[in-house]
Amino acid sequence: MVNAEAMAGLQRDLREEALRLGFASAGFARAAGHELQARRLEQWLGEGAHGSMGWMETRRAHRATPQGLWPEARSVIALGMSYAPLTDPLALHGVSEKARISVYAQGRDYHDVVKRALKALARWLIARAPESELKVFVDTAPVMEKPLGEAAGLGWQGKHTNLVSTTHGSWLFLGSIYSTLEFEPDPPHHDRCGSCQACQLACPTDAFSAPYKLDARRCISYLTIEHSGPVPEVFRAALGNRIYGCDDCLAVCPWNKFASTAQAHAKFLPREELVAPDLASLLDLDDTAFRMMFSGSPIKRIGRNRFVRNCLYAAGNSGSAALLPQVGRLRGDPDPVVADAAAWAAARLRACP
Ligand code: B12
Ligand code: SF4
Ligand code: SF4
Repeated sequence: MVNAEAMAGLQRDLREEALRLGFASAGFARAAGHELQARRLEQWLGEGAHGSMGWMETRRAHRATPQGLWPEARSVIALGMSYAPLTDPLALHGVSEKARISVYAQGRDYHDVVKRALKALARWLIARAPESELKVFVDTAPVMEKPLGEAAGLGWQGKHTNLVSTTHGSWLFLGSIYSTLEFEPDPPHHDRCGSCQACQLACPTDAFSAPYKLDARRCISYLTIEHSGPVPEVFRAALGNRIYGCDDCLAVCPWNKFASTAQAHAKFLPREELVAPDLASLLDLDDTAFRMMFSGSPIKRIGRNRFVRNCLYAAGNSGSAALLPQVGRLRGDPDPVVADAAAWAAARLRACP
């Protein structure tokens, strides 16, 4: 049994240790409750807004609330790691010979970096409270990290649906630890969006069905990363030169002006060759070259075919006839989705004045 004073000391030390390990913020919430987020998840799934992300549906009861996943959990430790960019994420807008890779994917894979720090924090906690148990999560587990981050006071879920912080803007990766210890919860963060609509107006595909509600099926992040098969034609022009993810709704958030790049984790510094790559150089990647280029990057996960598919849509949008020979060659690609994207791009480039 840990007394109240010892618990308060442990909680204070844990926050300090989290910062020492590279997290930019840490907060505590109760594991019980969270029914509102559970109802909203059900509604979202019911509307089919998750598209082909079938993994959002499986284990939905586990995802909905912390105790749905682990009834013994008493507290959630929510953690945020900053990836605040050094340069304007929208700088390549309309620079058609360049490909845009979203900020989060220009450095090391956050799954690895956040998980490593979470595990180190978990080891620290077990050493201090060996009678307790815990589970560590980042992204891949059925956990709703954004509403938990809000409940633990890290920030609030903005109208773009991501967690916004008054000190780190929209640039936090989230992770969490469920613990059997009863920590004192932090006050939940309240909404600071006010009358702002910047993110809603910035979305190139009109993916917000309402403020705070995203239809993933229309989101460029979903279309370029999660969606296999051909991207519906209606969205291809709107992809512009975005070949992996999208930052537009995040980048326009006025709270980003408080995000200090000094707090960003060094592992998320961009790899130089991923900041503004030439589209032409990416179209020729075969499987081996793709794997080599994206080793340690989250981009590796989508594989060469989906990546080249995305590059072909960008080529089709580039208006650059110089890309036609490369695009033409890919019409014979053994992957039918790549071949389809090449045919679309070639037709679009030929139609250019
Ligand atoms: C599925 C998923 C996606 C999907 C769907 C996104 C979505 N908004 O759900 C897609 C592929 C589109 C996606 C895209 C991106 N993602 Co993503 N994604 C996830 C994942 C795995 C689950 C999110 C989830 O539970 N969605 C289900 C819906 C129902 O939940 P929700 O968005 O929280 O919905 C809430 C609101 O709709 C709200 N709500 C509904 N009605 C109303 C009404 C009112 C008045 C209010 C206040 C609220 C409200 O309640 C719901 C429940 O809380 C999380 C990791 C995780 N395990 O949490 C990462 C995660 C959310 N993604 C992340 C990132 C970085 C991105 C991208 C920025 C990547 C990129 N640059 O391309 C984009 C951003 C797009 C966007 N605007 O959301 C980060 C966000 C970090 C943060 N600070 O919030 C996460 C947390 C990963 C991580 N571990 O850091 N993602
Ligand atoms: S990530 Fe891009 S496409 Fe998705 S909601 Fe935000 S602005 Fe729209
Ligand atoms: S851009 Fe405006 S509305 Fe959108 S999340 Fe930021 S503050 Fe909220």
